[in-house]
Amino acid sequence: MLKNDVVTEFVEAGYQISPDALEMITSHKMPEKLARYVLSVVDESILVIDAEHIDIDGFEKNGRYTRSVNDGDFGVSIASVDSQTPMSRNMKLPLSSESCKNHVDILFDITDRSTCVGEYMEFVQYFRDRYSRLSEIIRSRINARPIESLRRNSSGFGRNERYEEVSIIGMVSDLKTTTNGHRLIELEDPTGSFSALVRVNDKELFEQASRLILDEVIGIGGVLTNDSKLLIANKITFPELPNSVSCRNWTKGKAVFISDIHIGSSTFLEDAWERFIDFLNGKSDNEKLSEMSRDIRYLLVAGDVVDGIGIFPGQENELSIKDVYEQYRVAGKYFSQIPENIQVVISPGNHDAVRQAEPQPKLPERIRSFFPDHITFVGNPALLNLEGVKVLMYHGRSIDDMVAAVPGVSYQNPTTAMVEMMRRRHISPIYGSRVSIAPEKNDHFVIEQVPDIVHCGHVHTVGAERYRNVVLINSGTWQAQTEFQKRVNLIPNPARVPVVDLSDFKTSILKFN
Ligand code: D5M
Ligand code: FE
Ligand code: ZN
Repeated sequence: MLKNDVVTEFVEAGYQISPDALEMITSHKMPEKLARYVLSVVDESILVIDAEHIDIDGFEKNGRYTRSVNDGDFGVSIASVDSQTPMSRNMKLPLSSESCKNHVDILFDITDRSTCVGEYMEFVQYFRDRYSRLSEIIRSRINARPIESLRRNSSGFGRNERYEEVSIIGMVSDLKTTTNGHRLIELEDPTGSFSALVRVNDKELFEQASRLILDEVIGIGGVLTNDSKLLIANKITFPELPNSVSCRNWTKGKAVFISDIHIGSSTFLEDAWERFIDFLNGKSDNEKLSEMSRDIRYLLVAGDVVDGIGIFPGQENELSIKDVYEQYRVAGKYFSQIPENIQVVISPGNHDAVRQAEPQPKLPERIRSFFPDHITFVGNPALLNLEGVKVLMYHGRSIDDMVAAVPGVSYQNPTTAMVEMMRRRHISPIYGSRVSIAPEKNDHFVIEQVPDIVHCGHVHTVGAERYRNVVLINSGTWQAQTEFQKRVNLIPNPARVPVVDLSDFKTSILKFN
């Protein structure tokens, strides 16, 4: 591969490359693959890729599975398949259990790293970290100035400068509608706060502004009023996912996504769940499904493994198993029926027996001991590397807040909430509502590295879609409608299982009821 080709590839992906880094890539025995690997893992806040950003070890370990999007089709075509419907596409050769080790690397997890005790200063530090991480992402796209510099009196601006575009990046600290129906957004950065006005007749911008939520970090561009007291907005910049990813990671086999099993609840759908366990064991009336099960390498569980106890008032009347340890013992028994060659990863949710404040650590030893040894337990959220494919798992409690705050986001289409998370590069942006956020030193909800797959649960409805090359999945539930859900008209979508082919990211949703 010629040096010029490498430079072009990096420039097209939006990066510059240093001479040392260029030398490292072109002198490698697999320059194309290494270049693609570097682009797939590099932090987007980096403008110039230097030798230190080239992780040869990581490449040797995972990079052989990196390929260009152009190498094949990886669109998410959602095929709904039930046990009577044969799979509509050609199946790949089954994987033999010896040929794959099914590695899981935990890239991030709060377990054993929590430092917070809930003091005021910790909240200040937590929000500073949120601002600094998200503003860095936006800063690579707009040329923003500190808010303090706008506050200087009008003599601070030259004659022509006054009507020039200015941009600021801040955390949304207040949202109001004026008497004339315009939207007033207050942004705060470490140097001060400033109000920006979005006019009601700026249709597109106004629509964007009406979807803003408190505590998210955005950039606003516009022109200052004569008295320099207000910014008349003409552009809003979100942290967003990159528009195009020139390469993505892949590996062989399939990953299966589930959540919200709620073992111990009287509405737990035991029959459907047992059919699912049979499917994992290759026992299915449908030949295509049993063939498919041979390809499964990973089973990811995004929380609410059991129903727990004392989670909401009156829960005891809806429990078939009233002891939380007994619930986990039964869960452990089910998980021991899953073939050992499927690597299972379990992260907790709000019904599980760990602290309620997020990020949550993994389930404690006493509970883990009910499960087979080969299962990997992680916290919530957790970022995983499945042989090159990055999966962000998050139970999804923030979806309740998103549904309440963002127009168009609904329980029936749970990935609409996940799209909003991606735009904000944050999985739990609203502070002080349903999600109780522990003020850790860093804001672990910021999506710094772009994952290949984001997996949520919690809302008990199923969805899968591709958003800017990231596959978004909500994995539904194994619990029928509860009394509470009846009252609020939440219609669950139980016993549906998204399955992603890790070689092309095609997603199918299987049906077990
Ligand atoms: O949550 C399942 C879904 O139901 C999720 O969208 C929250 C909602 N839910 C369930 N119970 C309650 C109560 N008591 N208050 C508010 N919202 C609720 P899960 O975590 O599985 O219970
Ligand atoms: Fe749940
Ligand atoms: Zn939940």
